[in-house]
Amino acid sequence: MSAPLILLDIAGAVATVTLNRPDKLNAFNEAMHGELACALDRIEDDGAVRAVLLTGAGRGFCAGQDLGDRVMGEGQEPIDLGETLERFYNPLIRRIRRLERPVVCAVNGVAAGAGANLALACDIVLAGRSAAFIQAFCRIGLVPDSGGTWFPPRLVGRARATGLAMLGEPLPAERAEAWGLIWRCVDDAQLIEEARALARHLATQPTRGLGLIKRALNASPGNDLDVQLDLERDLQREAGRTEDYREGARAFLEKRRPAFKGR
Ligand code: LHQ
Repeated sequence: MSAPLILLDIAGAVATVTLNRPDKLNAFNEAMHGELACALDRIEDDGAVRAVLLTGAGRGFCAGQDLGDRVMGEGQEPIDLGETLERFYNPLIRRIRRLERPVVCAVNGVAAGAGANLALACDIVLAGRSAAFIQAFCRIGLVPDSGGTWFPPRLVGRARATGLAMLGEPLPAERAEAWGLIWRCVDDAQLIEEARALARHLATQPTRGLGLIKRALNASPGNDLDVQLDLERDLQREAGRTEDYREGARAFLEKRRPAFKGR
């Protein structure tokens, strides 16, 4: 039997998903997409999971699409790459953004093409100092996908996003942090432990509230202030009805640590 292309480990309230095709820097083929979709199904169905950690096996995080799977031979009809996005990448990015649980990404090495944008779709991105982000698409005549023209301009501004997209140069993790593309760059040796600690911490926090924060931030780029204020009102109404809000406010008044249940 061949090795699984995705490893899923659920320990307590944290689900760790590891891309596991290290000999190809965890580049995606169809089987790997299928396994990742199954892992996300399990996470979505498991109410006890309150945080997700995504990382890669080996020396890379993810080199994007396996190009060996998507190249046309001489004289053949072009492969419909739009269909590949429609079937695999767009649903994946949408699922991560809609998952109402925090997703931490530990970028353990190079993140290229759709692999870079998969990382940027996550909520809190940590990267090892030796990691780099590459919008590699322009090097092969393609357009950044999987959110590659949506996340970077919003995170680092149009000038830098254009440079990344048109030059395809590696952006080292330290500069990615300095530019605001990611949350933090940490020493390689500390990366996985720091990411785990962060995921474990988030898993003890008010899960419903964090999910609503994610919903508000997702909606923000498309809304003007008036619409966003209305949305905040509606989400606050919902957050205010959770057990965790009651616990958080009581614990504050009683000067003790809150014990959130994620409800
Ligand atoms: C790979 C790949 C790879 C196959 C490394 N494929 N084997 C969506 C929808 C539809 C179609 C098109 O695309 C998309 C989205 C995309 O993601 S397009 C962008 C695809 N990705 C790239 O263009 C990146 C290609 N990879 C690279 O430029 C380099 O490998 C990077 C800069 C990521 C790492 O360089 P190195 O550290 O020097 O490693 P390497 O190049 O030696 O790679 C190690 C192995 O992994 C090697 O295999 P081998 O059998 O020779 O040891 C590579 O061929 C393989 N590999 N990326 N995308």
